[in-house]
Order: sequence, then structure tokens, then C-alpha cells
Amino acid sequence: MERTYLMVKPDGVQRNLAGEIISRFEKKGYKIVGLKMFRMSRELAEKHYGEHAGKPFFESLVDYITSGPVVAMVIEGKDAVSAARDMMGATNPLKAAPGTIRNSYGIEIGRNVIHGSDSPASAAREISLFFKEEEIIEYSRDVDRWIYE
Ligand code: D4T
Repeated sequence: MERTYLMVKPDGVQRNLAGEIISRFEKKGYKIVGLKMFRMSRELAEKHYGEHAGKPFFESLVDYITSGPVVAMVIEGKDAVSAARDMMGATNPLKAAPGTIRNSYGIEIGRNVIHGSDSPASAAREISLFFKEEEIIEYSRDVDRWIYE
């Protein structure tokens, strides 16, 4: 079982899409083990997007991600990192495959509704950046035997 970090970005929250997006991961069968709303500080945003520092879109990216609350979650399940990336679709919503979250709800790359970790290593880094250990809940679900064989 693998964990990944997902975050409904400020546009997704403003557009009342948080519930819909959380629901997609629940309905697929992933277990939510962490969930909260917060507004990101500039410092945290610059750390999170550190790999893009110096790029032309960096400042607007930090402005955007700090512009309002985000809804962050940690989900757990088989191949969670890559499966969640597939469910989100390509970074540019106009290039995202039909049916993906970004294709369904976005148009612009700078308003692409959701973030998800791009590798198990990023997931571990982002989970510890945004969640305290005690905010991750370990529990079992009876329904798991109907989701996994
Ligand atoms: P995030 O990290 O937001 O889930 O997006 P991705 O993992 O899919 O894509 P990324 O790291 O390459 O980009 C981070 C973030 O920057 C915005 N962006 C990206 C942008 O505004 N203009 C651009 O040209 C690029 C490449 C969108 C996502």
C-alpha cells in the first residue's frame, strides 16, 4: 500500500469542487488517512514549489497557491501515487485526457484545480511538509475486502 499527497488548489475550493474531487478518490476505493483545510503561507509555497524557483511562472504560481484556502488530503491504497496522477490528468487541463479531474474542471495551466505528488519520494516529502504525524490516521475499513482481492 502506498500513500500520496493531494491538494484541491484555491480555484477548486472557490469553485465548490472540493467535495466532488474528494469523492472521486473515495469512490475509486482509496482510503483517506488525512484531510484538512488551510491557507498556505508564502514560505511553505516557495518550499513546495522549490524546483520551479526562477522559472517565469514561479511568482504567479506562488501568488495563486497562497490566494485562498486549499483542501489537502493523504490517500492510501495500491499504486496511489501513479493512479492519482492518472485520475488528475495532464498539468495543462486542455491536454488532460477526457474524464480526468483537470479535463473535467479546468481550462488554464495556472488554474488546474488539483495537485498530486509525482513520485513516491515527492509523496513522502509533501506528506511530511503539510501534515503532522498525528494528523495521519491509521484505521482499517471493512469494505477493503470488497475493493481488494
Ligand atoms: P502540480 O505540482 O501543481 O500538481 O502540477 P504538476 O506536477 O502536474 O506540474 P508541474 O510540477 O510541472 O507544475 C507545477 C505547477 O506550475 C504550474 N505551471 C506549470 C504553470 O503555471 N505554467 C507552466 O508552464 C508550468 C509547466 C502548474 C502546475
